[in-house]
Amino acid sequence: MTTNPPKHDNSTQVQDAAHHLHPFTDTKELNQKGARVITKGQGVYVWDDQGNKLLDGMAGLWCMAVGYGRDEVADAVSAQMRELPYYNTFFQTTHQPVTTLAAKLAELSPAHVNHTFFTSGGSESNDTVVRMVRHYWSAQGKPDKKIIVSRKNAYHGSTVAGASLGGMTYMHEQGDLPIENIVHINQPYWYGEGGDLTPEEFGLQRARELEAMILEKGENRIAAFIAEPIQGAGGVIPPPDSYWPEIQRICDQYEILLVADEVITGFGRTGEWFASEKYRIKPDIISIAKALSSGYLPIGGVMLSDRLADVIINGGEFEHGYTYSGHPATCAAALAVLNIMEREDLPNYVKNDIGPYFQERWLALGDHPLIGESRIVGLMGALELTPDKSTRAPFAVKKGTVGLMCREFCFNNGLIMRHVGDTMIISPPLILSHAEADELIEKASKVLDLTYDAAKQAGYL
Ligand code: PXG
Repeated sequence: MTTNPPKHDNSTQVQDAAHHLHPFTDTKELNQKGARVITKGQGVYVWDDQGNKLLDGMAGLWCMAVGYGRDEVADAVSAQMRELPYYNTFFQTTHQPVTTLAAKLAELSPAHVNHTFFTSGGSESNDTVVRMVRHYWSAQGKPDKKIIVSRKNAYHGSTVAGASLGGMTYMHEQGDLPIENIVHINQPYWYGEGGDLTPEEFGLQRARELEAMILEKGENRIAAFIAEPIQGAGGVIPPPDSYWPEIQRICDQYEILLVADEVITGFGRTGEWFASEKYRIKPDIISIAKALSSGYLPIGGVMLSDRLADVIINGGEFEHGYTYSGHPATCAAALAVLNIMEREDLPNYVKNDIGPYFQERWLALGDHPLIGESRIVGLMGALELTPDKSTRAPFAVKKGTVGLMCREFCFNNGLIMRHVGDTMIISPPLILSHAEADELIEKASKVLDLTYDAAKQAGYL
């Protein structure tokens, strides 16, 4: 693969190497082997240009909840594009798809959440969050409340504010981040950092880091705490049960806004419409994207609690907005997707049918000699790879080496499963059938065997 192919050569891989820059990718390394070309999708499967059929255990990038190939979404978008392909929602204008979607979201979200500000994705949503919470406190006469507390190893997007909120240090290193007034506390990652504490003790300890941070910086300076109810990109990390109630207590006690980033966990992924309901928290803001349109078109949003909306609505002009805020075609896609989710009762299907069915089998993978912990909530799961089950020890080789081996075996055996370091994660489409769940487990099991043998041969076990 050359990095400078002749201009007339238009094979997808060659064009890709010549002209396309991928997100989060070592371009030189990728160009040497060529990108995998995905050509179509149907249900829970995608195909590549070599004819390989892959069970998409990641639902695209956590988004393809209703499955590929839904004609009714394409039809709804097509009809909307013919009627009104674009109009903005600035300058005191609106249109029917955006109002219908906003009303639908008010219906589906927790009772105290009734307004949505639309964006084109999760990063824009979280950028909006930063401006919105600071504006909220200014409008309340507390302009010093600016600091947003987030967590190490959180993922909140790639824009300057999103990456600053995020706790990925390798992202901070590129671009002088975080921006001012964003601080990070430790994550509630019991498997990796819990030591000898029970999960419950550890969850409380980590939640109380928020209180310690508030006391250190001063309650009068802290605007909000933001977190994913279950960390996604960080490695599918559901917190211990003690965590969220304690966080809620602290936010209430110190008058700190609670922001739930539900970009991954929203719309049925955990068996509820929103994970905030599952964990019984009452967020002031919920960031959404991904499954909202199942990735058919890019759309995200920031949903506001009534107490927040009241201040924003009465606080004069909020100087913020995107050309594509409430784009009619993306709203039409989201409405069609939500219609499918409601009609097929997908959150309930995850909670009471495919969820328990799949979870039982996923947890059983924890018996494999390579697995230190198997965990899952709804349809988002993780497998921790380890050379020593009893101590949860990491491998004596660069972190991610064995995880990457495992991911390659997945791709070569018809399964898309992602690795985060040496943690394998899945988030399959919510429409997964029992037979497809069996297939996923069978493939994952085979891949673990292959990884075990290869890791042993390489001397990592
Ligand atoms: N918040 C959360 C919780 C996310 O997971 C974003 C915000 C940003 O959304 P946009 O739409 O701007 O990408 C995300 C995105 C991965 C991976 O490798 C995860 C995401 C994006 C890209 C890669 O797991 N999550």
